[in-house]
Amino acid sequence: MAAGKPSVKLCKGINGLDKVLLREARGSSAEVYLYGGQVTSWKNIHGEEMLFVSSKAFFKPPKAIRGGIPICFPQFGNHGILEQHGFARNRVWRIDTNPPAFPANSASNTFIDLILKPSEEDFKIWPHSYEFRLRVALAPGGDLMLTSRIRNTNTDGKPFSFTFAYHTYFSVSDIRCFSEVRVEGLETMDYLDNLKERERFTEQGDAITFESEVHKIYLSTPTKIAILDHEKKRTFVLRKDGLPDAVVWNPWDRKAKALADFGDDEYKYMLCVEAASIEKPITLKPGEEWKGRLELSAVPSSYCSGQLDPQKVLQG
Ligand code: TA6
Repeated sequence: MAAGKPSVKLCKGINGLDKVLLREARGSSAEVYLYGGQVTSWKNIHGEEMLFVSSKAFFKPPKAIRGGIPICFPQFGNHGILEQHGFARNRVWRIDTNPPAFPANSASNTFIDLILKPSEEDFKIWPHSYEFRLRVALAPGGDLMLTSRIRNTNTDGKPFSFTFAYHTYFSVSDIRCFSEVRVEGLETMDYLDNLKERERFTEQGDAITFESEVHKIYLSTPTKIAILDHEKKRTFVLRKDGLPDAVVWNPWDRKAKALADFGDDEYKYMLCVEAASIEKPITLKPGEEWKGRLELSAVPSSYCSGQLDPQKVLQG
């Protein structure tokens, strides 16, 4: 992509939904829909797409957009009484024109600030006042950063608790080719297996590879996780802050067929690795604020090329 001036543009996306297009000087870009406050595209300086969005995704409220980075708030999955993954992903967010200050070192980024506050309808299902500020930023080198700041603005003195996830859909080459796609950084971690009534297990010592449906919640993981894609000679490095857990999900063939907004074969080309806070819900008293940060980098090489040793990445 030709180098140019960094830009942030509000424009119309699919079905006329508002979206913001971020473009970095060296050509990397990202798209964020105000519907769901959802990133739906992240491209590197070569214009290659890093995230998966289903060809069958509905860009139509109230259905969540299948792909990109949906935000699960105030509930992850069915871990509570609300709808699956809470309601933030099917609400229309606003552009935040007056966000509180951000750390000085983020000045070089190209970014957009969004905000979500409860509607009267939301208040009926989750009776709490909050301000959810989300900054989506692109660094000069093309890294994608999402920073969530959630503040309890209840005036009745009540605290509230929530669970959370950045439900990231990574675009990968054929996941069925044994060990072509592997996850490093979760070895020996404990996890809850959602395919076995959330029974608790400990992960084996090696990298995670895929040969069937997986739905695991890894607990208190390291802050860095690597997703290696040998075929694409690419490694995603996921760094997270304030998000102790990590979910790994692929529906495989049978569940893929059961999802209306997901192509039967698309499970081959996506993997969800989600920075999350699930095991211990976050509790905020009035006036308190929580921050959860996700940073994604895509390194153009893979373990077998010897250029990138995931252990070095994870320890570096
Ligand atoms: O993160 C995995 C998961 O919680 C699974 O339950 C799976 O259903 C996936 O999320 C997608 O959920 P959705 O509600 O978007 O169909």
